Amino acid sequence: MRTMERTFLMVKPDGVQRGLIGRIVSRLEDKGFKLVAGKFVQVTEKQAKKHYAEHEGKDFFPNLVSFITSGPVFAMVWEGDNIIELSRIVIGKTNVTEAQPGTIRGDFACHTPRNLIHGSDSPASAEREIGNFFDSQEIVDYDKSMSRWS
Ligand code: RTP
Ligand code: MG
Repeated sequence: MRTMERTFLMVKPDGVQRGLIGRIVSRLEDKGFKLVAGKFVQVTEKQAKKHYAEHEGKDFFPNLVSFITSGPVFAMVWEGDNIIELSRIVIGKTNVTEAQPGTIRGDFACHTPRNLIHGSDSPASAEREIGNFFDSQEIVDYDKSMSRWS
């Protein structure tokens, strides 16, 4: 069944520092997803707390906020069928000891909190996260060949 969705994906500060933006974006393009918005952002503390609101109160929350604000990120909106679930498969498990080879984290990450990329975990999270980083006019609607999955 086709469920066209949008998700918020973000190369975290460690991915930017390690020069992995291009390779991470390539993997998402290779999968067949459609990029509809992207920008380089220095995340503010307020924006970080909103982004990770579901983790507020957990012991790792302060570290998470300081990590995500420690340097620029590459924030993106991607579109595709069932992309929220599928992109998390491409990203791989949170814990680097569980992330399988062939996934972004499995191939490039070796330290759990610094796991290179964020992906929304539900349609509600995606909507909130996209709104936290992008104005609607920054998201570009355009035709892209559907031949890879038609
Ligand atoms: P993300 O939200 O960044 O895409 O990662 P995720 O869904 O795979 O993992 P989530 O449970 O949402 O956790 C968010 C991020 O918090 C850091 N974390 N640290 N116990 C810990 O120290 C711990 N647990 C999670 C990771 O950077 C994780 O990606
Ligand atoms: Mg998460």
